[in-house]
Amino acid sequence: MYWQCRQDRLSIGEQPMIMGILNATPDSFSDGGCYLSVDTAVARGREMLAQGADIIDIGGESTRPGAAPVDAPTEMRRVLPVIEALAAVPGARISIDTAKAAVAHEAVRAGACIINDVTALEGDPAMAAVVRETGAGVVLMHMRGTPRTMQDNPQYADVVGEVADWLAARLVAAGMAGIAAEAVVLDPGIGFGKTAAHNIALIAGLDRLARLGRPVLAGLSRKRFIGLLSGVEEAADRMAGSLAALTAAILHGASILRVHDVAASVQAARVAAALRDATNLHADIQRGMAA
Ligand code: HH2
Repeated sequence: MYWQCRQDRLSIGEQPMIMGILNATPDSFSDGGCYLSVDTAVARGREMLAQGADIIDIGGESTRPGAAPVDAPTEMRRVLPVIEALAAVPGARISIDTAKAAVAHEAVRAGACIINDVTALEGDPAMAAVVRETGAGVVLMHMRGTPRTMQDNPQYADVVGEVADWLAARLVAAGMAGIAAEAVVLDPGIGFGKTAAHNIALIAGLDRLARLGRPVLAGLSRKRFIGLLSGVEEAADRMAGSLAALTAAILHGASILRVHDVAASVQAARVAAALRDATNLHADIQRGMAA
């Protein structure tokens, strides 16, 4: 399987890909305010590339629960100079984390090849055309409600089934808008309108999303459910719990992991992928012996 991101054809399957998070925002839940100047953001991006990040995901608007919306000019002012500088680094692959078509369009012009849209093309009616016309890769993520309201008592009868059905429908909608399936990656939206129990069920059920035929991206790094499970209050101190969740996500079929701690995640992902392959081989042998 591959992921077509403009001219770049990313091979998916063997080694999981690591997407490093770079938030040029004052209020992101973990790294808000750390990379507001262009120089510090570019230095952080270069550092993550040197640590083995396959993709740098740059955002200029926080999506944390209750976050206030930001207008397009502000978002562009935050992200475009950083994208331009990092896209010039040999081998760098840049993703823009935005739900606004105008921001996505300018970001691709500045050098991004992936549009990470947490509204799965539903937030801005012009977004599908930007994806189609630029040929960018696109992440379609599941969310219940909006960042302002999404954590107000979310309920599901069957969270894995409902998220899988919704993502399948968004994949069809993208196709009807003229976007090639090869450009699409699917994401369950860990923490977006979900309780800790929903997030855990989704990680354990990622195989079901992977069966939709497109690569699955999981963004679980330092999120609140990891704090709840581990009792660790500070988001920046949740690396160990995040690596445990990342390992489980890879064992259950995630191909792309969106993370804050790149070096540790690269190491954990390599070990998890080898364990996944050995587990699958063992299951195949068992099935062969039973047949
Ligand atoms: N999570 C966040 C933001 N963007 N995109 C995708 N595709 N999947 C995710 O799980 C996801 C995402 C939230 O994390 P972060 O960017 O660290 O914080 P904030 O939204 O506060 O900037």
